[in-house]
Amino acid sequence: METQAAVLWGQNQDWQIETITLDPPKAGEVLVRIVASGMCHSDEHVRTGDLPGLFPIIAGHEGAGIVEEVGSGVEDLKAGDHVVFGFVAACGKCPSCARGHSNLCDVGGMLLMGAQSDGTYRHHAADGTDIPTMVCLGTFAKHTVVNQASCVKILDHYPLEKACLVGCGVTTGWGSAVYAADVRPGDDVVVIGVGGIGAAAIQGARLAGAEHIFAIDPLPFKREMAVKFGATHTYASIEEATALVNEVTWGKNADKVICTMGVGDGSLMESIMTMTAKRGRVVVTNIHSVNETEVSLSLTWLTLMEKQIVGTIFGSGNMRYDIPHLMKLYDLGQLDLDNMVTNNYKLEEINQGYADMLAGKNIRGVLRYE
Ligand code: CXF
Ligand code: ZN
Ligand code: ZN
Repeated sequence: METQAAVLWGQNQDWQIETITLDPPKAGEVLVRIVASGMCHSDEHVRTGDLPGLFPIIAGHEGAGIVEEVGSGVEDLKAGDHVVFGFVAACGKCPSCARGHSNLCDVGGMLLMGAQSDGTYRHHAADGTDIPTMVCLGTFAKHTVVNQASCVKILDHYPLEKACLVGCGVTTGWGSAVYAADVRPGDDVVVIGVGGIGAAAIQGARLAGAEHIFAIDPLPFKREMAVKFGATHTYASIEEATALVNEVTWGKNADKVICTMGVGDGSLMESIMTMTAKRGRVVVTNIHSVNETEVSLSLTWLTLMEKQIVGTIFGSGNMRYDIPHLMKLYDLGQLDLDNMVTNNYKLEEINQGYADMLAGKNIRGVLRYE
């Protein structure tokens, strides 16, 4: 079949809207009509090369849609099912899945490279060129073929244009607070960067019972939104926050610091550790450039004050539990997805959507395909 996609043909190029051909789903695969896709910063990282990848590529990894056809051997999904994609596919059987860490699934790790599990591709340009899809999803297209291990069925009444956000940003941010940081009732939490992931981290910290939630972002709009999501204090910079976090916490500093900037910066790590309490934990959720290998950090104080630094992917969540769970929290009015979508765009407007994201105008922009 034919469909439309935004294709990236090279580093730092614009997204090109093209008609592509899509093969039918093979064994274990599913054809999905995508209804909406969030515009995450990681897709921009692919464009700039901060995340390594081959070109051409169809990016987009935060999507929701409706199953149109299933390949042989697919038993848990059928045409008409509403699904959200998890950006790390979860097989349920590998050592990581078996231990409950499906965000580190071996099959998902292989599919991160963009080819299907048999090493071939379903997406092709007009001239026949194979086009890999980001994390084997490719949600910047009106249809895609994905592995069944990437799909989580959700209830039909959930709005897909909001549900798409739990495929990456919301689960990543919420889980960064609830799982990776392990925010406990009464904790003091700093969230650095209020994009889609930071907004969800603030909400996770709030739902986990944090006392103070300090949001740091240079943009006034982001700081205003942070308060809607549950921040109790906002600051424009780490420098401004450092003394004030210390004062508000009576000299203890923050129990948990969650890094959710557009692009991480290793030279900031020592200042981030300064805001962190004894036995406190810094969670590195944001992507740093793959070429950045130096970090400013005194390991003496890490030892003497028993501080921790942990990384997290997908908020250390389990997509088959957390995606339906977070949609339930949305349904119950406890998780605010509505305010996380600042603007909606058509597929043809994707370059504008990313320009708006880089200009700091969006918590999340969402592409809607109908
Ligand atoms: C990224 C992590 C690297 C693969 C794509 C998704 N995480 C969040 O956007
Ligand atoms: Zn993402
Ligand atoms: Zn697995």
